[in-house]
Amino acid sequence: MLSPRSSTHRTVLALDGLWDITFSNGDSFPTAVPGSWNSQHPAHRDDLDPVIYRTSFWIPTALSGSRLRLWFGSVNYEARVSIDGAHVGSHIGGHLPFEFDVSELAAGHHSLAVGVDAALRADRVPPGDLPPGHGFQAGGWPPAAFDFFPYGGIQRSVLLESSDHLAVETITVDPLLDGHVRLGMSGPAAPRRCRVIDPATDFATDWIDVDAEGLSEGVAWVQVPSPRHWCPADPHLYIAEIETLRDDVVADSVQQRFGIREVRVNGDQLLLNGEPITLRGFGRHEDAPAHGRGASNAHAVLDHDRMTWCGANSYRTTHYPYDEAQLDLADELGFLVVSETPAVGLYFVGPDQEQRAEIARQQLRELIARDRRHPSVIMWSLANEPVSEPRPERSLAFFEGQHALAKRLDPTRPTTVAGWQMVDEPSFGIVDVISVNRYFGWYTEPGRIAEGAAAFAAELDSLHERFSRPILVSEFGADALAGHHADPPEMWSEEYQAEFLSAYLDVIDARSWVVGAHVWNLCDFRTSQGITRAGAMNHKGVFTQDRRPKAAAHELRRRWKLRPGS
Ligand code: ADA
Repeated sequence: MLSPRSSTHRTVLALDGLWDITFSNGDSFPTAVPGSWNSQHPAHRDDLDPVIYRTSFWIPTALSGSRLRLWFGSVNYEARVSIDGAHVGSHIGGHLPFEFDVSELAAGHHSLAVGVDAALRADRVPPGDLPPGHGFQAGGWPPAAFDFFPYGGIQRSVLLESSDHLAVETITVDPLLDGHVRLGMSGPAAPRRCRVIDPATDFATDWIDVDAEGLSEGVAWVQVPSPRHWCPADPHLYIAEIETLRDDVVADSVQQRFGIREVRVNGDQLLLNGEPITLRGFGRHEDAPAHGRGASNAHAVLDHDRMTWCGANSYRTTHYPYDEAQLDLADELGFLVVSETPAVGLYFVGPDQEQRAEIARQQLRELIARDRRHPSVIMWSLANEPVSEPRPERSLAFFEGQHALAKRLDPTRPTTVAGWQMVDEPSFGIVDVISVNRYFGWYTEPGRIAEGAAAFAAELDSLHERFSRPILVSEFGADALAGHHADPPEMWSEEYQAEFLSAYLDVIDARSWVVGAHVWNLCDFRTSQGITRAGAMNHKGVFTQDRRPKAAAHELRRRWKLRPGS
């Protein structure tokens, strides 16, 4: 599914702005879209019951009769959409786009209502409100089986796109390092042609007719001369342009950016364009005051700036797909992104397993369909911290299926699963890269950084011995209350957090087969209330929630930016 975009033959109307929201108790207020209602309406902070969003929009006379699609960037968690009182459709699952064809709408003024249900349930992904003894639930409120606040809302843009009825509907771009680019496309059967443009030089290849023979699927190969390979040092982007013809007249034109690069695993190394790469960066969250999880280009720009300030080149989209504008930024700035599904807190006992598995499969398909075009996306994370015990064989079977599905949909990228410290992750023998979330010296060996680092080193060496494939340390960190200091360092102080990260990075830097280090977390972020989350916040950020650096951020900048490799 192509995200809506303007062109010479396409028009996009944004329905973002102030809508009305009505809560289950009848309260009704203006509310911002995109946004989360929990962070805009404090009286409803912990309210996850179904709400109804309402707005209205115009269809101009000039656009009536065209192909009209109503597109949602993300609604968390379940959306039911109606226009002028008539049901249009529904979608289950947050953080990924969905759309409806509304071409039958006449020119004029229309009402739009979206019912949103954000309830935490065991048959959802991510799950919550688990039956006792099922999965892992930290006991917080609201009862999420994951460690971030379960914001609800229309959390990304709502767009109405007008195009010709013959317009292309999907595009895949698969470039080879030698400059051969495979352009795949689907949509109503029609003659199409395509070319590649280099915006840096205004060079354009000749138009290539798409071999479709009246089929809905078409393929063309375009040769880019002397290709510039996309990489962090030179994140060069090309543009694929596709035109659709009706009676030899252009009826649709659409452009798609892409990068020419290759990522693959070779033994215990991760290669980008044939050269070993090291990922330095963070786990993150889409989280900010007032916005909650609502998309914010300003926060995306600021967070990429802060990661660059630290000398980072990478992040994982923990623990759900991020707004696509973040990936567009990563494409332009040369970040290396591990794109993660919303499958955090999966478990494999109880009556709802098949529902969760089916939703997780749908989410992986939607994630790859949306993100495979981004050169910055170098790996698919199939899950974060699955609770594989007490039925590891079920967990293994599930991830064998997810790994195979990912390879079928996109054979060009490695897969990973981020395992937690408590258990032996069965899928580590399946995925291409092993990701480990480790907190020795925090949750275990509390107050003892040296002991924690030694335990961390011993387990890393054991994992490498057993699996001999690349290892990404996908999480490591310590909570620090900004402004709290101690000498000698003690837990929750800025000094302890900085020393903890430094000790782990010494262990990591000494092992060439550790292909990356993602600090947990870039920023402090909101969680459910709980006895281990002061102020309902996870304080493992190296920046505060309003993006102010703690001592740990300066330590990372020293190691990664000012004196890299020191
Ligand atoms: C886990 C989890 C993170 C966060 C972290 C922590 O590894 O993946 O989301 O909860 O622990 O801060 O404890």
